[in-house]
Amino acid sequence: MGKLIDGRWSADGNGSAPTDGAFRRAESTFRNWVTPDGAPGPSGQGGFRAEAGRYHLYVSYACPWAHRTLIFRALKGLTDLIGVSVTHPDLLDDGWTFRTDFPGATGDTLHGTEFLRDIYLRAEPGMTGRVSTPVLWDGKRGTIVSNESAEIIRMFNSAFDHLTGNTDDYWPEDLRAAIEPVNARIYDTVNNGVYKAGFATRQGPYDAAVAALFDSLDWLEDRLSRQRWLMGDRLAEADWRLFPTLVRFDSVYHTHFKCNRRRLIDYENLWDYTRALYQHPGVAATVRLDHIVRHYYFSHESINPHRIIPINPILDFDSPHRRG
Ligand SMILES: N[C@@H](CCC(=O)N[C@@H](CS)C(=O)NCC(=O)O)C(=O)O
Repeated sequence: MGKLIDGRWSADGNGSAPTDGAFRRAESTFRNWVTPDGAPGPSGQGGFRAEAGRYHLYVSYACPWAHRTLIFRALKGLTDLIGVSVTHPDLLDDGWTFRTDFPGATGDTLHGTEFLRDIYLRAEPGMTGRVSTPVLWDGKRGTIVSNESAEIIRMFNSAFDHLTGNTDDYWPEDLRAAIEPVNARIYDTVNNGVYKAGFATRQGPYDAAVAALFDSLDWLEDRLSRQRWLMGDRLAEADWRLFPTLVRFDSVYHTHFKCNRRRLIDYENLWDYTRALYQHPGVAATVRLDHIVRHYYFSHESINPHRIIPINPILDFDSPHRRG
């Protein structure tokens, strides 16, 4: 991994723990919003009107944050309106690359650039910051709209509805206040919690991260023993934000990130729920375990220095579930 400093690539800026041994995720840099009429969103500038063919998504299939955006693109019928370029799963000294020598790595289908950092530099030539996926690119203005997945999924949830006719709403007004604390706990202890465990370089931060993670998994298991989805009867944003972590859990986080008190398949309800989400129309195609496994085990030299890719469990995400 590395980062951009004043527009130049620095290969040694790594993303893991500083001296206190605790992992901290950097803030996203581009925070504009696509809106139906181009009015400014909750942050950033206006001028990004929803239009078919105007926007392009840069993702890694391995990245759980990018995964959310691919899921919303599929759920909301945006696949014909918003193109996608998929990086190579390896994240090494050059950061994310557009190498195509891995099945499903498409290269940069829009600009033909070599590295994801080239996309950031097109948007801001003198940029300082991390080069992360996902990136939502505006082909009309030639800039990045957003590299914050939590905001990209909210744009996809509603900004294009008048073009697609798809009004499925995963962030409905009446659930917003209830979704927020669920999202916050899941983000801190589960989505990012597995990274805090995996990238800890001291025992204390690791212990704290896994304790909070498994407390939250118990809390979720209990919740899902009483209701179909996290927010009750309606599938909501909170479910789709949890799913990318669950679907990676037994193949990656359990072993590579040392989150091994229990496996996902040991939780009756969470495992059932994960399969139900996986089998939701359009979702299975967003899950690429080949990219996921290769990315984590091959990229993180500090945790897996010999880059041995493990055999991994056989998981049947297609087996029947009991969630309606
Ligand atoms: N806040 C961002 C985080 C994205 C993120 O951390 N992506 C990782 C891959 S899973 C990445 O690209 N890391 C490379 C880096 O930070 O240099 C989001 O949710 O969109």
